[in-house]
Amino acid sequence: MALNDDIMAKFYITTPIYYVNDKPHIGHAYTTIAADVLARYHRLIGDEVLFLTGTDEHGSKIAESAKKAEMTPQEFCDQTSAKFSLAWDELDISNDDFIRTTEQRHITGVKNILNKLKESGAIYEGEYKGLYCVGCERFLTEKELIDGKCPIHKTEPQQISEKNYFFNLKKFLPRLEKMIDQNEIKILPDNRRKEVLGLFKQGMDDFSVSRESVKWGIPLPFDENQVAYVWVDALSNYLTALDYSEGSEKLKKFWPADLHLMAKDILKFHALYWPAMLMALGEELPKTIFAHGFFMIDGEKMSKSLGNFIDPHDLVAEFGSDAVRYLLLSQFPFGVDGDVKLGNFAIQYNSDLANGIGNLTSRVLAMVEKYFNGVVPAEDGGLSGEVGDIWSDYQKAMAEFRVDLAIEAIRKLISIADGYVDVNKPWELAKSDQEKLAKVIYNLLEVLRHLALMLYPVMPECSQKILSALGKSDFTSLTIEELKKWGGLVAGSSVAKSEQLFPRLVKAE
Ligand code: ME8
Repeated sequence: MALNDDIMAKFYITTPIYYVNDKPHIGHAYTTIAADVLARYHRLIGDEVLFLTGTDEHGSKIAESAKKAEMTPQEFCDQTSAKFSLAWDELDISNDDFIRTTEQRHITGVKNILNKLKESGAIYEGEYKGLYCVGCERFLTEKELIDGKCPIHKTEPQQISEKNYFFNLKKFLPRLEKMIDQNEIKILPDNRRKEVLGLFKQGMDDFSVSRESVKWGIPLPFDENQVAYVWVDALSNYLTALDYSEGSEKLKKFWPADLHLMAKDILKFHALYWPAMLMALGEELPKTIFAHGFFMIDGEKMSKSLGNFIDPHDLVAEFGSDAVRYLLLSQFPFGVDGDVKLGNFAIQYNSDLANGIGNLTSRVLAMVEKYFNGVVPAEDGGLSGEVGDIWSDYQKAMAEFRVDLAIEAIRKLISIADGYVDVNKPWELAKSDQEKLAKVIYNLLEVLRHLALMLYPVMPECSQKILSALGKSDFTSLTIEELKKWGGLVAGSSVAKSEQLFPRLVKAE
């Protein structure tokens, strides 16, 4: 968090890099939108933010998908990776960088990492025999199989025996367990932390860092017949995006990552393999790893075969980017599993956005226009206490990465403002008490300013529209303390009429 104007804090946030074997769906969008909300929030409070996302492009799964599409792996990756960038543009994702594992900067970085791991003695040569599932891109144990098949992909794993290089995970486990236990590396939410600590109790094997049988990957710098195991390749992106090398300025400035965000499916790789690799490299460990829940669509797992594969593009076309961001994040608490009921989206859009934010904004701006010719009429502190409390809830939520609770705080602010209108009845004051009317309108306008600032991370477009109606669209030169202070609007300044922020959807009625 920014400490004062001179000392700027940094905030390095990452999403997983997504597999390019298929186009993006709303599961990917969910993580990326949440990361964007946190990145934008940290920019709002004055931090220097590096927000990284990207695509994971190596491995046999992707080579197979390319073959099916009758393309070279590289052509296939280029095509699908572009679909991810496009989806993020459509959703107003403000990532500072987009890394692809087929880029030269990544390949160079991974080779550096592998060389360093080898030199440190963390990598040794061995033989691997096992049952490999191409869908999972990992070896499965006999115990995991159901009727001899992978429980996720329902296919028989291949029996593979090959020369491999291994990472000496066991050596790092005691130190890592202690660090997780003592929250030196925070794993959130707490139940996930407990799950990870449970894994130490079960015991873990070393993992292989290379594959002989896979061809589509980064060759090991010390053995060209092997390619880097996809997870070693993929996890390294968090460092290669910082131009991982001795003299890298970016590395010095942004490492360690402040937050690796993902769903629970890949927590083990991030909470165990990755920190152990970093220890071997002599690098600091990420400060926080947050694994949110997995969601189902209308009670079913999302999959193409069930016909419920939701493309974020279709949702944006129907509701607009701001609304999709809001609707996806407000379905259930951030961190637990949940069900997304698409049928409720239009209803919630109308109640929270058209009637809630949209209606409040247009009502207040219409009253300034009607009663005061579009000029801020007075200055008053009538709602400053309430707004201060909401800021506290909102900032606490953001500090704990609870984007859902930040949205909850915003909702509360809207209901305070709606209640204030109902109690004070400006249309009656207009006939009886001009002085009080001016104060009431001022307080409502000032609430709109605070509301728009809080909305900026979640719904950047609507936030900008409200701020520009208030003549406050350029807020980047102000500190969060200045922005939060009650009284940012000055009596006598002009306010514009607002365009309709969220037109009502008729089909929901
Ligand atoms: O695992 N609910 O990529 P991936 C919530 N390349 N989040 C979901 C979701 C759902 N139903 N489905 C997907 C990989 N996600 C690796 C990562 S990182 C170094 C390498 C999101 O394309 C969620 O963030 O399978 C999950 O962790 C991620 O997509 C998995 O993406």
